[in-house]
Amino acid sequence: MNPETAESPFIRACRRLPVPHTPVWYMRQAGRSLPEYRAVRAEVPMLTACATPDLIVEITMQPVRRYGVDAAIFFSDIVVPLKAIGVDLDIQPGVGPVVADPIRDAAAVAALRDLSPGDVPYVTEAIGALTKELGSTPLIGFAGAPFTLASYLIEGGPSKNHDHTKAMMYGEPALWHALMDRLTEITLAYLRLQVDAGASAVQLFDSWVGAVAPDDYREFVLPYAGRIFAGLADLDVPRIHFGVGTGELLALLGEAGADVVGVDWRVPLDEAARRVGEGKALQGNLDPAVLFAPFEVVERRALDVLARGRAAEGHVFNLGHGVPPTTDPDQLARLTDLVHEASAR
Ligand code: 1CP
Repeated sequence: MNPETAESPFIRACRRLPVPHTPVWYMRQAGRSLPEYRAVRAEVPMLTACATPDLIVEITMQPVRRYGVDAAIFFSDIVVPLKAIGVDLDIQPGVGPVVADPIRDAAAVAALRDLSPGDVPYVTEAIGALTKELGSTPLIGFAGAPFTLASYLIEGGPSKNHDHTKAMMYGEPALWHALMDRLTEITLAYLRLQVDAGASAVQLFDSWVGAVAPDDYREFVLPYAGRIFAGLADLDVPRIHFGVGTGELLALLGEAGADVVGVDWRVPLDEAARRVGEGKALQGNLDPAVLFAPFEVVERRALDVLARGRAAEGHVFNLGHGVPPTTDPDQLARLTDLVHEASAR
Protein backbone atom coordinates (compact mmCIF):
# COMPACT_ATOMS: atom_id res chain seq x y z
CA MET A 1 0.00 0.00 0.00
CA ASN A 2 1.36 3.39 -1.07
CA PRO A 3 1.55 5.16 2.37
CA GLU A 4 1.15 8.68 0.93
CA THR A 5 -2.41 7.91 -0.17
CA ALA A 6 -3.60 5.97 2.91
CA GLU A 7 -5.43 8.93 4.45
CA SER A 8 -7.02 10.13 1.20
CA PRO A 9 -10.84 10.38 1.15
CA PHE A 10 -11.01 7.70 -1.57
CA ILE A 11 -9.02 5.09 0.36
CA ARG A 12 -10.79 5.94 3.62
CA ALA A 13 -14.25 5.61 2.03
CA CYS A 14 -13.26 2.22 0.53
CA ARG A 15 -12.27 1.18 4.05
CA ARG A 16 -15.58 2.45 5.47
CA LEU A 17 -13.84 5.12 7.58
CA PRO A 18 -15.14 8.69 8.14
CA VAL A 19 -14.29 11.12 5.29
CA PRO A 20 -14.24 14.95 4.98
CA HIS A 21 -16.29 14.66 1.76
CA THR A 22 -17.59 11.85 -0.44
CA PRO A 23 -14.78 10.99 -2.86
CA VAL A 24 -15.57 10.94 -6.56
CA TRP A 25 -13.93 9.59 -9.73
CA TYR A 26 -15.42 8.43 -13.03
CA MET A 27 -15.01 5.23 -14.99
CA ARG A 28 -13.53 6.24 -18.38
CA GLN A 29 -12.73 9.70 -16.98
CA ALA A 30 -9.78 9.77 -19.40
CA GLY A 31 -10.97 9.23 -22.93
CA ARG A 32 -12.79 10.54 -25.90
CA SER A 33 -14.91 13.08 -24.00
CA LEU A 34 -11.75 15.14 -23.37
CA PRO A 35 -10.37 17.33 -26.19
CA GLU A 36 -6.88 17.00 -24.68
CA TYR A 37 -7.23 13.19 -24.95
CA ARG A 38 -8.33 13.36 -28.57
CA ALA A 39 -5.33 15.59 -29.30
CA VAL A 40 -2.85 13.12 -27.76
CA ARG A 41 -4.48 10.13 -29.47
CA ALA A 42 -4.90 11.77 -32.92
CA GLU A 43 -2.01 9.91 -34.57
CA VAL A 44 -1.55 7.06 -32.08
CA PRO A 45 -3.39 3.70 -32.17
CA MET A 46 -5.00 2.70 -28.86
CA LEU A 47 -2.70 -0.25 -28.11
CA THR A 48 0.38 1.83 -28.96
CA ALA A 49 -0.77 4.46 -26.46
CA CYS A 50 -1.27 1.72 -23.86
CA ALA A 51 2.37 0.58 -24.32
CA THR A 52 3.97 4.05 -24.16
CA PRO A 53 4.73 5.23 -20.59
CA ASP A 54 4.80 8.98 -21.39
CA LEU A 55 1.38 8.79 -23.05
CA ILE A 56 -0.09 6.62 -20.26
CA VAL A 57 1.08 9.17 -17.67
CA GLU A 58 -0.20 12.16 -19.63
CA ILE A 59 -3.63 10.65 -20.37
CA THR A 60 -4.06 9.35 -16.82
CA MET A 61 -3.30 12.82 -15.42
CA GLN A 62 -5.64 14.73 -17.77
CA PRO A 63 -8.90 14.22 -15.83
CA VAL A 64 -7.12 14.67 -12.48
CA ARG A 65 -5.92 18.10 -13.58
CA ARG A 66 -9.19 19.10 -15.21
CA TYR A 67 -11.69 17.89 -12.60
CA GLY A 68 -9.80 17.49 -9.31
CA VAL A 69 -11.21 13.97 -8.91
CA ASP A 70 -10.24 12.00 -5.79
CA ALA A 71 -8.56 9.15 -7.67
CA ALA A 72 -6.80 8.52 -10.98
CA ILE A 73 -7.45 5.38 -12.99
CA PHE A 74 -4.53 3.92 -14.88
CA PHE A 75 -4.94 4.53 -18.60
CA SER A 76 -4.92 1.16 -20.34
CA ASP A 77 -7.46 -1.39 -21.51
CA ILE A 78 -8.63 -4.76 -20.21
CA VAL A 79 -7.11 -6.57 -23.21
CA VAL A 80 -3.56 -5.24 -22.64
CA PRO A 81 -2.37 -8.26 -20.57
CA LEU A 82 -3.79 -10.64 -23.20
CA LYS A 83 -1.91 -8.84 -25.95
CA ALA A 84 1.20 -8.98 -23.75
CA ILE A 85 1.11 -12.79 -23.56
CA GLY A 86 0.80 -13.05 -27.33
CA VAL A 87 -2.93 -13.12 -28.12
CA ASP A 88 -3.37 -11.69 -31.62
CA LEU A 89 -5.82 -8.83 -31.01
CA ASP A 90 -6.34 -5.17 -31.77
CA ILE A 91 -8.55 -2.36 -30.50
CA GLN A 92 -10.39 -0.98 -33.50
CA PRO A 93 -11.72 2.58 -33.48
CA GLY A 94 -15.48 2.65 -32.97
CA VAL A 95 -15.59 -1.12 -32.32
CA GLY A 96 -13.42 -2.15 -29.37
CA PRO A 97 -11.25 -5.23 -28.89
CA VAL A 98 -11.14 -7.65 -31.85
CA VAL A 99 -9.46 -11.06 -31.52
CA ALA A 100 -8.02 -12.59 -34.73
CA ASP A 101 -8.51 -16.24 -33.74
CA PRO A 102 -11.38 -16.67 -31.25
CA ILE A 103 -10.65 -19.20 -28.50
CA ARG A 104 -12.97 -22.19 -28.85
CA ASP A 105 -10.88 -25.33 -28.07
CA ALA A 106 -8.47 -26.83 -25.55
CA ALA A 107 -5.36 -26.09 -27.61
CA ALA A 108 -6.23 -22.39 -27.75
CA VAL A 109 -6.84 -22.34 -23.99
CA ALA A 110 -3.53 -24.10 -23.30
CA ALA A 111 -1.72 -21.49 -25.40
CA LEU A 112 -2.68 -18.77 -22.86
CA ARG A 113 0.54 -18.65 -20.88
CA ASP A 114 1.17 -16.99 -17.51
CA LEU A 115 1.89 -13.27 -17.36
CA SER A 116 5.02 -11.98 -15.66
CA PRO A 117 6.05 -8.36 -14.92
CA GLY A 118 8.62 -8.57 -17.73
CA ASP A 119 5.76 -8.85 -20.25
CA VAL A 120 4.48 -5.36 -19.40
CA PRO A 121 7.50 -3.19 -18.47
CA TYR A 122 5.62 -0.08 -19.70
CA VAL A 123 2.94 -0.68 -17.04
CA THR A 124 5.46 -0.82 -14.20
CA GLU A 125 7.32 2.21 -15.54
CA ALA A 126 4.18 4.31 -16.03
CA ILE A 127 2.79 3.46 -12.58
CA GLY A 128 6.11 4.42 -10.97
CA ALA A 129 6.06 7.81 -12.71
CA LEU A 130 2.37 8.33 -11.96
CA THR A 131 2.57 7.64 -8.25
CA LYS A 132 5.32 10.29 -8.01
CA GLU A 133 3.28 12.83 -9.94
CA LEU A 134 0.03 12.07 -8.12
CA GLY A 135 1.41 12.48 -4.58
CA SER A 136 -1.46 11.91 -2.15
CA THR A 137 -4.04 11.20 -4.91
CA PRO A 138 -4.49 7.43 -5.20
CA LEU A 139 -3.98 5.56 -8.46
CA ILE A 140 -6.47 2.78 -9.19
CA GLY A 141 -5.06 -0.19 -11.06
CA PHE A 142 -7.51 -2.42 -12.92
CA ALA A 143 -8.07 -5.58 -14.87
CA GLY A 144 -10.90 -7.21 -16.77
CA ALA A 145 -12.50 -10.07 -14.87
CA PRO A 146 -12.29 -13.59 -16.31
CA PHE A 147 -15.91 -13.70 -17.57
CA THR A 148 -15.63 -10.40 -19.46
CA LEU A 149 -12.20 -11.31 -20.88
CA ALA A 150 -13.52 -14.76 -21.84
CA SER A 151 -16.38 -13.11 -23.72
CA TYR A 152 -13.99 -11.09 -25.94
CA LEU A 153 -11.73 -14.11 -26.48
CA ILE A 154 -14.52 -16.55 -27.32
CA GLU A 155 -16.75 -14.21 -29.35
CA GLY A 156 -13.77 -12.61 -31.10
CA GLY A 157 -15.04 -9.08 -30.31
CA PRO A 158 -17.82 -7.10 -28.63
CA SER A 159 -21.03 -9.08 -28.25
CA LYS A 160 -24.57 -8.27 -27.21
CA ASN A 161 -25.80 -11.67 -26.07
CA HIS A 162 -22.53 -13.58 -25.46
CA ASP A 163 -23.95 -16.63 -27.27
CA HIS A 164 -20.65 -18.41 -28.00
CA THR A 165 -19.47 -17.66 -24.47
CA LYS A 166 -22.56 -19.22 -22.93
CA ALA A 167 -22.42 -22.11 -25.40
CA MET A 168 -19.01 -23.01 -23.97
CA MET A 169 -20.09 -22.39 -20.37
CA TYR A 170 -23.17 -24.63 -20.64
CA GLY A 171 -22.02 -27.09 -23.30
CA GLU A 172 -18.33 -27.63 -22.54
CA PRO A 173 -17.97 -26.91 -18.83
CA ALA A 174 -14.51 -28.53 -18.55
CA LEU A 175 -13.17 -26.29 -21.30
CA TRP A 176 -14.90 -23.29 -19.71
CA HIS A 177 -13.30 -23.98 -16.32
CA ALA A 178 -9.89 -24.45 -17.95
CA LEU A 179 -10.22 -21.08 -19.70
CA MET A 180 -11.43 -19.33 -16.53
CA ASP A 181 -8.52 -20.87 -14.61
CA ARG A 182 -5.99 -19.47 -17.13
CA LEU A 183 -7.63 -16.02 -17.11
CA THR A 184 -7.70 -16.00 -13.30
CA GLU A 185 -3.94 -16.61 -13.08
CA ILE A 186 -3.21 -13.91 -15.69
CA THR A 187 -5.55 -11.38 -14.04
CA LEU A 188 -4.20 -11.99 -10.55
CA ALA A 189 -0.59 -11.60 -11.72
CA TYR A 190 -1.53 -8.42 -13.61
CA LEU A 191 -3.25 -6.81 -10.61
CA ARG A 192 -0.46 -7.80 -8.22
CA LEU A 193 2.22 -6.24 -10.43
CA GLN A 194 0.23 -2.99 -10.59
CA VAL A 195 0.05 -2.82 -6.78
CA ASP A 196 3.74 -3.74 -6.48
CA ALA A 197 4.50 -0.83 -8.83
CA GLY A 198 2.54 1.62 -6.65
CA ALA A 199 -1.21 1.42 -7.34
CA SER A 200 -3.22 2.17 -4.18
CA ALA A 201 -6.40 0.26 -5.07
CA VAL A 202 -7.60 -2.13 -7.75
CA GLN A 203 -10.85 -2.49 -9.66
CA LEU A 204 -11.93 -5.73 -11.29
CA PHE A 205 -14.18 -4.89 -14.27
CA ASP A 206 -16.67 -7.68 -14.94
CA SER A 207 -18.59 -5.38 -17.25
CA TRP A 208 -20.67 -8.02 -19.04
CA VAL A 209 -21.36 -10.50 -16.22
CA GLY A 210 -24.90 -9.14 -15.81
CA ALA A 211 -25.75 -11.50 -18.70
CA VAL A 212 -25.39 -14.47 -16.30
CA ALA A 213 -28.13 -15.77 -13.96
CA PRO A 214 -27.29 -16.02 -10.23
CA ASP A 215 -27.04 -19.84 -10.07
CA ASP A 216 -24.75 -19.86 -13.09
CA TYR A 217 -22.70 -17.02 -11.63
CA ARG A 218 -22.17 -19.08 -8.49
CA GLU A 219 -21.06 -22.16 -10.43
CA PHE A 220 -19.17 -20.72 -13.41
CA VAL A 221 -17.84 -17.31 -12.35
CA LEU A 222 -17.74 -16.68 -8.61
CA PRO A 223 -14.97 -19.20 -7.77
CA TYR A 224 -12.59 -17.32 -10.07
CA ALA A 225 -13.44 -13.83 -8.81
CA GLY A 226 -13.02 -15.30 -5.31
CA ARG A 227 -9.54 -16.57 -6.14
CA ILE A 228 -8.52 -13.17 -7.49
CA PHE A 229 -9.70 -11.24 -4.43
CA ALA A 230 -8.22 -13.79 -2.02
CA GLY A 231 -4.95 -13.66 -3.95
CA LEU A 232 -4.76 -9.90 -3.39
CA ALA A 233 -5.62 -9.92 0.32
CA ASP A 234 -2.01 -9.75 1.58
CA LEU A 235 -1.37 -6.54 -0.41
CA ASP A 236 -3.73 -4.58 1.85
CA VAL A 237 -5.22 -2.36 -0.88
CA PRO A 238 -8.97 -1.78 -1.40
CA ARG A 239 -10.43 -4.18 -3.96
CA ILE A 240 -13.39 -2.94 -6.04
CA HIS A 241 -15.68 -5.29 -7.99
CA PHE A 242 -17.81 -3.79 -10.78
CA GLY A 243 -20.29 -5.06 -13.33
CA VAL A 244 -23.23 -3.74 -15.37
CA GLY A 245 -26.77 -5.13 -15.03
CA THR A 246 -25.82 -6.91 -11.80
CA GLY A 247 -28.95 -6.11 -9.75
CA GLU A 248 -29.65 -9.82 -9.21
CA LEU A 249 -25.95 -10.57 -8.57
CA LEU A 250 -25.06 -7.88 -6.02
CA ALA A 251 -25.02 -10.24 -3.02
CA LEU A 252 -22.82 -12.68 -4.95
CA LEU A 253 -20.43 -9.93 -6.08
CA GLY A 254 -20.00 -9.06 -2.41
CA GLU A 255 -19.54 -12.72 -1.52
CA ALA A 256 -16.67 -12.98 -4.00
CA GLY A 257 -14.56 -11.00 -1.54
CA ALA A 258 -14.16 -7.38 -2.68
CA ASP A 259 -14.08 -4.49 -0.20
CA VAL A 260 -16.18 -2.24 -2.46
CA VAL A 261 -19.02 -3.27 -4.76
CA GLY A 262 -19.68 -1.08 -7.82
CA VAL A 263 -23.35 -0.58 -8.67
CA ASP A 264 -24.78 0.46 -12.04
CA TRP A 265 -27.71 2.91 -12.25
CA ARG A 266 -30.47 0.30 -12.18
CA VAL A 267 -30.54 -0.28 -8.41
CA PRO A 268 -30.62 2.69 -5.99
CA LEU A 269 -27.75 2.65 -3.52
CA ASP A 270 -29.91 2.21 -0.41
CA GLU A 271 -31.42 -0.93 -1.94
CA ALA A 272 -27.97 -2.03 -3.18
CA ALA A 273 -26.63 -1.70 0.38
CA ARG A 274 -29.39 -4.03 1.55
CA ARG A 275 -28.62 -6.56 -1.22
CA VAL A 276 -24.83 -6.48 -0.78
CA GLY A 277 -25.03 -6.81 3.01
CA GLU A 278 -22.71 -5.75 5.81
CA GLY A 279 -19.01 -5.06 5.70
CA LYS A 280 -18.82 -3.50 2.21
CA ALA A 281 -18.53 0.00 0.78
CA LEU A 282 -20.45 0.88 -2.40
CA GLN A 283 -19.37 2.76 -5.51
CA GLY A 284 -21.72 4.49 -7.93
CA ASN A 285 -24.21 5.14 -9.38
CA LEU A 286 -25.48 8.12 -11.41
CA ASP A 287 -26.87 7.06 -14.81
CA PRO A 288 -24.21 8.31 -17.29
CA ALA A 289 -27.00 9.45 -19.65
CA VAL A 290 -28.13 12.00 -17.03
CA LEU A 291 -25.05 14.00 -18.06
CA PHE A 292 -26.89 14.88 -21.28
CA ALA A 293 -29.69 16.63 -19.33
CA PRO A 294 -29.51 20.27 -18.10
CA PHE A 295 -27.25 20.64 -15.04
CA GLU A 296 -30.20 21.24 -12.69
CA VAL A 297 -31.30 17.65 -13.47
CA VAL A 298 -27.75 16.36 -12.93
CA GLU A 299 -27.72 18.19 -9.59
CA ARG A 300 -31.04 16.79 -8.39
CA ARG A 301 -30.08 13.25 -9.40
CA ALA A 302 -26.57 13.48 -7.90
CA LEU A 303 -27.95 14.73 -4.59
CA ASP A 304 -30.30 11.74 -4.57
CA VAL A 305 -27.34 9.38 -5.17
CA LEU A 306 -25.46 11.02 -2.27
CA ALA A 307 -28.50 10.76 0.03
CA ARG A 308 -29.08 7.08 -0.76
CA GLY A 309 -25.35 6.41 -0.53
CA ARG A 310 -25.53 7.30 3.16
CA ALA A 311 -27.21 3.91 3.67
CA ALA A 312 -23.87 2.28 2.75
CA GLU A 313 -21.02 1.89 5.24
CA GLY A 314 -18.77 3.75 2.82
CA HIS A 315 -19.59 5.50 -0.48
CA VAL A 316 -17.42 6.40 -3.46
CA PHE A 317 -19.37 8.53 -5.94
CA ASN A 318 -19.13 7.43 -9.57
CA LEU A 319 -21.32 6.94 -12.61
CA GLY A 320 -23.14 3.66 -13.06
CA HIS A 321 -20.83 2.91 -16.02
CA GLY A 322 -18.28 4.78 -18.13
CA VAL A 323 -18.37 8.43 -19.21
CA PRO A 324 -20.05 8.51 -22.66
CA PRO A 325 -17.65 9.80 -25.36
CA THR A 326 -19.96 12.73 -26.27
CA THR A 327 -20.22 14.04 -22.69
CA ASP A 328 -19.60 17.77 -22.20
CA PRO A 329 -16.57 17.90 -19.86
CA ASP A 330 -18.06 20.99 -18.16
CA GLN A 331 -20.91 18.84 -16.86
CA LEU A 332 -18.39 16.55 -15.15
CA ALA A 333 -16.44 19.51 -13.78
CA ARG A 334 -19.60 20.94 -12.21
CA LEU A 335 -20.68 17.51 -10.96
CA THR A 336 -17.31 16.94 -9.25
CA ASP A 337 -17.57 20.29 -7.44
CA LEU A 338 -21.17 19.57 -6.50
CA VAL A 339 -20.31 16.18 -4.96
CA HIS A 340 -17.46 17.73 -2.97
CA GLU A 341 -19.51 20.69 -1.72
CA ALA A 342 -22.77 18.89 -1.01
CA SER A 343 -21.09 16.09 0.93
CA ALA A 344 -18.63 18.24 2.96
CA ARG A 345 -18.83 17.50 6.65
O1 1CP B 1 -10.55 6.56 -17.50
C1 1CP B 1 -9.75 5.85 -18.11
O2 1CP B 1 -8.55 6.11 -18.19
C2 1CP B 1 -10.34 4.66 -18.78
C3 1CP B 1 -9.32 3.61 -19.15
C4 1CP B 1 -10.02 2.38 -19.70
C5 1CP B 1 -10.59 1.34 -18.98
C6 1CP B 1 -10.75 1.25 -17.48
C7 1CP B 1 -10.14 2.07 -21.07
C8 1CP B 1 -9.68 2.88 -22.18
N1 1CP B 1 -10.73 0.83 -21.17
C9 1CP B 1 -11.03 0.38 -19.92
C10 1CP B 1 -11.59 -0.90 -19.54
C11 1CP B 1 -12.44 -1.61 -20.51
N2 1CP B 1 -12.21 -1.87 -21.82
C12 1CP B 1 -13.64 -2.26 -20.15
C13 1CP B 1 -14.17 -2.29 -18.77
C14 1CP B 1 -14.81 -0.97 -18.44
C15 1CP B 1 -16.15 -0.75 -19.04
O3 1CP B 1 -17.03 -1.60 -18.85
O4 1CP B 1 -16.33 0.29 -19.68
C16 1CP B 1 -14.15 -2.88 -21.29
C17 1CP B 1 -15.42 -3.69 -21.39
C18 1CP B 1 -13.25 -2.63 -22.34
C19 1CP B 1 -13.34 -3.12 -23.72
C20 1CP B 1 -13.32 -1.98 -24.67
N3 1CP B 1 -12.18 -1.32 -25.00
C21 1CP B 1 -14.39 -1.36 -25.33
C22 1CP B 1 -15.85 -1.78 -25.21
C23 1CP B 1 -16.26 -2.57 -26.41
C24 1CP B 1 -17.58 -3.28 -26.20
O5 1CP B 1 -17.58 -4.49 -25.98
O6 1CP B 1 -18.64 -2.59 -26.25
C25 1CP B 1 -13.87 -0.30 -26.08
C26 1CP B 1 -14.62 0.66 -26.97
C27 1CP B 1 -12.47 -0.29 -25.86
C28 1CP B 1 -11.47 0.67 -26.38
C29 1CP B 1 -11.09 1.71 -25.40
N4 1CP B 1 -10.58 1.47 -24.14
C30 1CP B 1 -10.29 2.67 -23.52
C31 1CP B 1 -10.62 3.72 -24.45
C32 1CP B 1 -10.43 5.19 -24.18
C33 1CP B 1 -11.12 3.09 -25.60
C34 1CP B 1 -11.58 3.79 -26.87
C35 1CP B 1 -10.47 3.69 -27.86
C36 1CP B 1 -10.11 4.98 -28.45
O7 1CP B 1 -10.08 6.05 -27.79
O8 1CP B 1 -9.77 4.94 -29.65
